[in-house]
Amino acid sequence: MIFSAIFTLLFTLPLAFAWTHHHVEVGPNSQLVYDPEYITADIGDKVTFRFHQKNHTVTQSSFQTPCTQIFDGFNSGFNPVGPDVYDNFPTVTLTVLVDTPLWFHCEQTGHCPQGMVFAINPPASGNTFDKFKAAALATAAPTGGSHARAEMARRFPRASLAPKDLAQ
Ligand SMILES: [Cu+2]
Repeated sequence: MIFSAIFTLLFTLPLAFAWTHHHVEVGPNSQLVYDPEYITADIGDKVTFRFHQKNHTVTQSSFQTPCTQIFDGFNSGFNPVGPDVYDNFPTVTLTVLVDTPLWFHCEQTGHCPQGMVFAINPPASGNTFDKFKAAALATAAPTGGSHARAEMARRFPRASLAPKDLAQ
């Protein structure tokens, strides 16, 4: 019994510490992208997001609605970085707790519809990252952003006053 317990401990302990630390750049070179756009991760892995200039988020969404925050999901919040800042970028770290696909987007106005989306463990077939990104791009208003923003302001007058509008 004791031997068995020790045996189990010895052979599972190394695995428990074998997690990977992933690094994702958020909006590098003023581009509306996460770099890389998706990663493959195991339970226990950590993912550190590093926020570049502008004002981005990493906000959990779903495959079906790429640009809509899900209830109780991960959200880094907004991380404003001035245009003259070139180092010491803010970071937010997430620990992977599931092995199912996780989908994310940037909440900043207009960023997700321009394809600013990210995924952890997207399937290689079926609900792929490419389909997820295409769905995000498809949320863009066909008549242009100014119409979409006017419509947002009409429907959500308080949201249009949000500080996130300051640094896009
Ligand atoms: Cu963004």
